[in-house]
Amino acid sequence: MSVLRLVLGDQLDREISALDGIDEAADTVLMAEVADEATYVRHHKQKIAFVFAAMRHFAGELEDAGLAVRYQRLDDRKRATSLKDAVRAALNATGASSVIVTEPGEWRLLRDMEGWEKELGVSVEIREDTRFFCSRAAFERHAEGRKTLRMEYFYREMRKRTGLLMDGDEPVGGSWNFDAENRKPLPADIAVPDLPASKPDEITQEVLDLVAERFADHFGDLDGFAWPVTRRSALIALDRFVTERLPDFGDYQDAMAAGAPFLFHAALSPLINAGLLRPMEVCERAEQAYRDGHAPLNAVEGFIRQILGWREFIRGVYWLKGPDYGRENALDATRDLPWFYWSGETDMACLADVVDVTRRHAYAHHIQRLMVAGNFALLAGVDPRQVQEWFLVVYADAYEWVELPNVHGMALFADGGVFASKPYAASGSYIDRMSDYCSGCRYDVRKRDGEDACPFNYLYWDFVARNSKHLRSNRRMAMIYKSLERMDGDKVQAMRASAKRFLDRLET
Ligand code: FAD
Ligand code: DLZ
Ligand code: SF4
Repeated sequence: MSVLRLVLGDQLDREISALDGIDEAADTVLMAEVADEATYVRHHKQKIAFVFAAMRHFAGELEDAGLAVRYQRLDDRKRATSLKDAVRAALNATGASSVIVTEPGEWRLLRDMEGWEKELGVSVEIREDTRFFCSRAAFERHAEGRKTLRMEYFYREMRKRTGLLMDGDEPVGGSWNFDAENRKPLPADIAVPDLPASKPDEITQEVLDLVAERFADHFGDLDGFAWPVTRRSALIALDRFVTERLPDFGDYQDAMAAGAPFLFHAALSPLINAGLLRPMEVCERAEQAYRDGHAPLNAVEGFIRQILGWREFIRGVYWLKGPDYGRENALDATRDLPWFYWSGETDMACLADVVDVTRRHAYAHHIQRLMVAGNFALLAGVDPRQVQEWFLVVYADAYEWVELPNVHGMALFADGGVFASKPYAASGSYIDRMSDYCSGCRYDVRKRDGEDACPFNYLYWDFVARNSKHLRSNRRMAMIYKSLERMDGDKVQAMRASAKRFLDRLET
């Protein structure tokens, strides 16, 4: 009896559980470019191009390894528009009597797949996604009985469980976390290495042409598309990162510079999320760089914490909180997403730059996402659903399992603090300290009210005052509410009036 093995666009790993135990003589691997997945949100053009190009290369590698692959291209003449219809057509064509798939990374698709058995009339086995360090069940066990979830405790458990950066039972260097060393602004004269660049091969160029034609009205540029789309080129990107940028990753992890989104970051998240790189091999390479004396501990620990800690923790929260997690709106935020999130047309130099690099690369680094794009939406009280959609659309690494908790919980505090102990709200002085944005901005970061004051300043205090009923009882906000109370009443009023004027203008 032959089996249809469905591999999704973000499951491009030869060891994906859907391929476990494959009968090479009888089974067929199905991969399908489908309109539904390309348009359920209007993904950035580079994200679609990255996924399709990586899918086509992966299908070729499976064929070279002797597997039978049925591949549907988006522009095939007779094509299915949904994954379910692609499976149906493949069942008819191959005579397979059952389907095996690895669980998808979104509730939306998991719910759909759970109905396939009935709708298609064959057995459908949905296997666990074993690419993660922590299974969904293990995370549930970790969360059981805890009132609050904190990444730091989870991370320590994961260090012990995997042995990464451990000397026996103790953390290497005697401390679990070296974050205090990782908040330096970028020196003006520092040289930042370029990312590896490769010319698109014929397969990728064909995809770029297809995306340019079919998704012309989606956000984002295709020029300069430079994402690795094969395992081989992903391994080269990993190697270049570890050799050239990891040593400075820690020091400048939170720094921002106009026009330079990558700095010393890995730019590996699309590759890891799509299956081209495995989290363990990435962490092991980083640890080896420390043990070889090539990269300092604050860099390597900081980097491993992002993958072993944050990435796993965020995924755990997504599945733990269920499909309605993103619907909460703890701070009653209802404003529409400002149009400049798409156009980049704003006088705020920091936001204009983040939108610009996002359009050009489908990438911005963590602090740009959190402390500029996310922070502004938080302070302005933008509807969480609209912010979630923006983040899911614009980044090449965005899948709901990782995007949603980062946006909803971390950036917007819209879940009321499931894992963040307080909102990541900040005024312009944080952005000024960590970037070179403010020197090129028409607003004055030192001013707190008035036409030329930095909007982040008055919006920050307006946010604090406006959300007093939600946040005043939060112990970690006590100092901030004390400062607000001590402030001159006229000053507070002037800031709130500036905030109102600015926000009213946003709406028009
Ligand atoms: P580096 O800074 O070099 O970090 C190394 C790796 O750590 C990343 O490749 C990634 O795999 C992992 N990582 C770091 N931080 C996180 C985190 N908070 N959650 C999960 N993994 C993390 N990441 C996504 O992969 N997809 C998203 O859709 C996404 N949306 C985000 C939205 C917001 C509002 C915020 C604040 C963060 C979001 N992140 C998301 C997390 C993080 O910003 C990106 O993983 C990171 O910027 C990717 O770039 P990099 O590979 O250069 O990462
Ligand atoms: C992101 C994406 C896109 C753009 N297109 C496809 C596709 O055509 N076929 C496919 O199998 N997967 C695609 N993906 C990835 C899926 O959207 C992803 O598997 C789900 O969102 C679950 O994580
Ligand atoms: Fe952003 Fe304010 Fe600085 Fe302008 S002054 S770049 S708006 S933080």
